[in-house]
Amino acid sequence: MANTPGIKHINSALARQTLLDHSTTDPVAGVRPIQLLPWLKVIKIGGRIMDRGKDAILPLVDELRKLLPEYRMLILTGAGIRARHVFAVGLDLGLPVGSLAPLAASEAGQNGHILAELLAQDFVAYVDKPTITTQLGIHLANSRVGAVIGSAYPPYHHHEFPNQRIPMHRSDTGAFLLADAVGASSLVIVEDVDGVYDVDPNGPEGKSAKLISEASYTELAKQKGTLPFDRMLLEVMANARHISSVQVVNGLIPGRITAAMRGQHVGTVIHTGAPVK
Ligand code: GWN
Ligand code: ATP
Repeated sequence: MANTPGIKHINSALARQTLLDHSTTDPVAGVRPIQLLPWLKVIKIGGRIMDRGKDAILPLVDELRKLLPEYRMLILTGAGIRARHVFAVGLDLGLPVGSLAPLAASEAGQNGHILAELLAQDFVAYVDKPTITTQLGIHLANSRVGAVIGSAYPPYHHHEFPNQRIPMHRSDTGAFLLADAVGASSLVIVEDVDGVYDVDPNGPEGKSAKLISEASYTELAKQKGTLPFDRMLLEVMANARHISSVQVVNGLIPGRITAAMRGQHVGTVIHTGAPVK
């Protein structure tokens, strides 16, 4: 640090450069960030599973309970049908996308609260977003194993992109952004179908739908039809730092989440842009 009268110069690598010039920022910013929580396993439970009620939720709770002694997990919940309804009401009233985002997000939170009540006897609790971002380690450290539950929706609110009416960053994208940012070891996305198909298995062409057992995010981006997750997920996968693959499994079939956690190939494995470790 050099001092001239009245001015303090700080010898910082980026002090004199535009942050837009990659040739100067890459030597400083181009390195892979550390994995903050390398022991963490993230599971995103689809809102559609929660919408099915007792028959779907109770077996799922049993399966998650059995995993508690083995893994340290962040279980994130999606929003489901109530968010669809709030979008419909909000769009009809002309609400902007940034007003709809938190309404849907709170439905994802509700599903998390429901799941947490059912696992409360196992010392599992819903934790809010500030706690997830700053205190996950301490919440999971005491028992060495176990889980906390949170909302998978990202807190974009009025920061949501204004070029569409329905929020683009929904719960699958939120779960991935968080898992990758904290350097979790894996992300399992739990749906009400076996994985990603070439066409919607519940759509008009459902009878001929074929399960895709493995694909890259670029291959799925070329698929024109619908997907069982937010399309934005494929975009954020392109820039992933840590999570090199995501597994999409059926949460209505007991054992599938456990198999995925144990590294078995069930459902669909999607390879992201992150380097394989
Ligand atoms: O309320 O269920 O967190 O963890 O996007 O914001 O709409 O909030 O606007 O920490 O900050 O409804 O109140 O609600 O789901 O998101 O939370 O119980 O400011 O713990 O207060 O980023 O939980 O909630 O909905 O996740 O997804 O108070 Mo809820 Mo959600 Mo709780 Mo959270 Mo939003 Mo907070 Mo937030 Mo709001
Ligand atoms: P949330 O995002 O609120 O958590 P969710 O992930 O549980 O909800 P959806 O986003 O509706 O639910 O995704 C699951 C649904 O996606 C399935 O029920 C299926 O019918 C549909 N779907 C559409 N296209 C496909 C596809 N190509 N492969 C598999 N399922 C698909």
